[in-house]
Amino acid sequence: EYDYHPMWKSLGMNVEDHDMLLGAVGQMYGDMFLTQSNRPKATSYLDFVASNIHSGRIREMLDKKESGEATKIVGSFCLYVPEEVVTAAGGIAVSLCSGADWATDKVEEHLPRNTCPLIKSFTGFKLGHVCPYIESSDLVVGENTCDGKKKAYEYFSTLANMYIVDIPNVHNDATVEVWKGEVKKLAHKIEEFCGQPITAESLAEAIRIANDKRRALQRLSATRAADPAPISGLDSLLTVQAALMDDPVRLTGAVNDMAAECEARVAVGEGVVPKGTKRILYTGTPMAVPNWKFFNIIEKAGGIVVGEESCTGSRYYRDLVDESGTTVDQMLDAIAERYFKISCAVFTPNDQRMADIVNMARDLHADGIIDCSLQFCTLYETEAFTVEKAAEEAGIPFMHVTTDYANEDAGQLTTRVEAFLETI
Ligand code: BJ8
Repeated sequence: EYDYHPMWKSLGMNVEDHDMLLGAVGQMYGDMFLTQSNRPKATSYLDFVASNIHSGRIREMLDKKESGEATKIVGSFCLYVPEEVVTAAGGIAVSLCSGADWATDKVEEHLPRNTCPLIKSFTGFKLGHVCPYIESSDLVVGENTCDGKKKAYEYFSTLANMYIVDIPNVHNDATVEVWKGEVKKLAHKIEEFCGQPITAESLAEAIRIANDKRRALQRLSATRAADPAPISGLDSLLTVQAALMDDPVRLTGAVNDMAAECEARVAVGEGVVPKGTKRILYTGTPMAVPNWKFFNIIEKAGGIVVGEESCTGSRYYRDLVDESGTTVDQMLDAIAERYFKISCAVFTPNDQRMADIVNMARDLHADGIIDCSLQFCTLYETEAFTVEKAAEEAGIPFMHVTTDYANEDAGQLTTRVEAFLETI
């Protein structure tokens, strides 16, 4: 077995603490994922990702940079940062996971205690030097979305090389133009930083790579409309989490394999759970790796998650970038238009999200909707009332929960989910 400690050390990481983190995540993976019964065989790819993501994948990215095959590694925290722009400049786009508590005491010396766990997590990973993605990112692209993130970036940018994109908070004909300008500014910044121009050829190729990934994820998610569902919510969530970090071409192949196996399962009525298992549509805040807690609770309580209206779900793959553009300018416009459809709760009003939730619940034959906010996330906490109203009007049972990354509320959440499953 290859020893990755020298690589982690060379990235400036705290290898002892990192060993502890990996140990804890490995244990959690075993308890949550490997205890599931009748997983599709092709989910072995997810086991590979889980064991490779902090080691082999990092080595691979660094090797690509060393050999000149890749220019730079560019990290981001939000689905609004277009990966196509990074890929087109020869860079590797990675999402910076923020799904576990780390170095919270140190974080609270710089950020308010009542900050959402996702923001505390990425700050803690940085302060504790335990995330190889943050440490290997040459540039981190942040965005002005929620107040928590945008203000935390002021501090984070003293620790990492950052560039911030400005995202309007309303969707209309004027703001889409502003957003197109922001995407073009980002593209200039990236090509300058990567030292490689974005050409019509490289951008068309980057759009195709990302669209292929989205098509594969769409294909997999469509199989989950079947009863019994052919794949668990946990494995589906991890698939999207992997899509935010792994090599896009390898991932696309693996997701197509999973989709093919799930299609075959659906054809013969085979599932991961018995037919008639209560089906849940998840909606709410994103679940960054390794935040699998709530999906694990729902599924261990006897439900099955059949869809995710969230950034670690349908918002990542539902819309494709239009591929008909021929100039860089046209393609950047098409990218901006596609990303502007993401219904983040930072937008007001956010009617599209309500329509998406109800449509997804119907298309996927969900028996109930569970809306989940991370603690101290004002956006999603407040929007939960609007989601409840939309669910009520559509006649779909609804439950809202607020949680964090700690395990203290696991028992209480289980009780609530069990009670909800009984009533639907
Ligand atoms: S497009 S959802 S990825 S901003 S949970 S940090 S909102 S206080 S993550 Fe997001 Fe982009 Fe929107 Fe998607 Fe703030 Fe809330 Fe914390 Fe959050």
